[in-house]
Amino acid sequence: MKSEFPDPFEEARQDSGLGHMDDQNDPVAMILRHKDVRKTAHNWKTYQSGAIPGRIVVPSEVNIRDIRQIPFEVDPPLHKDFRNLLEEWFKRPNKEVYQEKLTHQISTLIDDVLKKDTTDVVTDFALKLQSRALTLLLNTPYIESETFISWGTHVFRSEGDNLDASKANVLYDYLDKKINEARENIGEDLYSVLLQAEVNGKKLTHDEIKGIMILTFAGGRDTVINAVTNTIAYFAEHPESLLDIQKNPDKINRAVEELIRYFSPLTHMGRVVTEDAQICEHAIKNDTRVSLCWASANRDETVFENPNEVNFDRKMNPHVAFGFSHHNCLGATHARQVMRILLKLLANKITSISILKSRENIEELGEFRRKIGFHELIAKFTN
Ligand code: EMZ
Repeated sequence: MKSEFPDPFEEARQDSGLGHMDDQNDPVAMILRHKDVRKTAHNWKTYQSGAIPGRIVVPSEVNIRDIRQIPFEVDPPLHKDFRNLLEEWFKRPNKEVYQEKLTHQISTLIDDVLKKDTTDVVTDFALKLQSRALTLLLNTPYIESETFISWGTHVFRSEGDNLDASKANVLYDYLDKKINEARENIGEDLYSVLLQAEVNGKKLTHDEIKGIMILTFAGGRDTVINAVTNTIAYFAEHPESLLDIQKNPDKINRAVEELIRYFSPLTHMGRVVTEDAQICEHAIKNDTRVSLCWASANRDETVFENPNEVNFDRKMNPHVAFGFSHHNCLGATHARQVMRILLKLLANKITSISILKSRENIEELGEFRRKIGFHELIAKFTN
């Protein structure tokens, strides 16, 4: 099945609780069990996010950027000050007007693909959906989405190139320009809000604003695109689930959480170790890297019954697909609304989706290979 996402971590999770991968000569010990992932996420003193910029990302981005992404590469207590500043803005997707606009965008997009013989779900659906929705999150003109679409699915990577510095520079130049434009002409977009804000009594620097914006662009890009594409593949092969949602719309929120658990669009996130430590009885050395493997934790059989099954009726779903503890995903409110509205509209507008061709996107993680999404998913939508 195309919509099946196997769990490559099962054996290692049960045996040792740790996995190992090299990454540009800066190896990563992957923490695989739900309990250990949550415990480590809490412990910011020993497992630091505020290391040199790019080092907590796997693959490491130290060679392609020196700007700190905020708040995710900042530790407490400063982390909290930035979160307090951003929280309200990133909760706007809960507002009714926001949801109406998002509904209009996604509805139009579905109508468009219904008119076509075939659609590449990645570039003609998910990428457009994410790019257009991003204009709502930034409160920036819709026309900007044309530019975002032209950048492709990942900001720092391209197919066959895991670290694409020239691509990153396109985003940096764009952001410099937008921040400077907003400085000249304060408006109601996120750039303007950040230009006027203060943290601990001080205005933000240009690079701090840029760091927040880079994260806003990069963090929710391939993740949302994969979640949307994988959802389409899932409903193509499970039309009965789409019917189930149409008949029982009250299931939508649970269905969204379950799909996000199952797909886990962000495999893992790293931390840098600040003192010799121990995880699962294994020694972890100072100044090495570990990663919190959300994808493995989300299939932990000691927490989830039948973890490899998608079950919209799952009652307890303490998944960590949006991370855990103080660094939990700032964009989650937006991502959840995107997914809820997508499910609702698909259930109302689509009767079947057939997959004509697909090319899987596989992540190489040392001893593991993990399917994360698709490079290409050609489908036909029917109403
Ligand atoms: C970083 C990361 C954030 C990183 C929540 O994840 O997403 C990755 O896609 C980016 O490459 O720079 O923003």
